Amino acid sequence: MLGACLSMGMAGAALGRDAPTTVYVAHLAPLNSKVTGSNASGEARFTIKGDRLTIRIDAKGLPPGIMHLQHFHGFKDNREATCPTPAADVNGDGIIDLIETGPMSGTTMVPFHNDPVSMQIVNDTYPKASAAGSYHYKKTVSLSALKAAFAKAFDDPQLDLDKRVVYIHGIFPSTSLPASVASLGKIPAQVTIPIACGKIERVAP
Ligand SMILES: [Cu+2]
Repeated sequence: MLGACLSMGMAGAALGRDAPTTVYVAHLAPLNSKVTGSNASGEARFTIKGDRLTIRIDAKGLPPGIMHLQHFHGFKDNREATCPTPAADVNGDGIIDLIETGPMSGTTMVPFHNDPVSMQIVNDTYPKASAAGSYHYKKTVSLSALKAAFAKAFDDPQLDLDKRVVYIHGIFPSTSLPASVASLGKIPAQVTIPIACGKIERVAP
């Protein structure tokens, strides 16, 4: 009897039923609103219970009807990432492009699309904003699987969520940008331009 109770308890723990819940939140504030013509904002929430990590990102004020890349960015050496200040615009073109976010926010790390554990940054399953310019993204992944994928990609077994920042990217492909706006590889700058950012903070427990 005792053995049965113990093993049921262990099964419960494995399912995360008895595990404590840890919550991290990032409040997303607009970036480059002069270019987007709107104030993108929202909230990213990370809830960890046992091996389950649930990622929720609610965003509004986005360029409507298009897909928006979203990730957490950070430093491989675990320095604390921050959202860019106006000083990040080192070429003074009035726009903070993806490359200019690097010194303050680090590099693109984990994608929030249909399969974050894939760690695949180029992907067409990121959320698409509604006609009203909003979306609600929700995905639950195995924390251990994500940590393993992260460790493989960055030589670092720790996600260190509270040292990362969440970015939402993307404006209409037809929006003209000065040639000084840099992007990654051959990806158009309209796809990678940051439009909202928030620092992840642990809120509970
Ligand atoms: Cu990003």
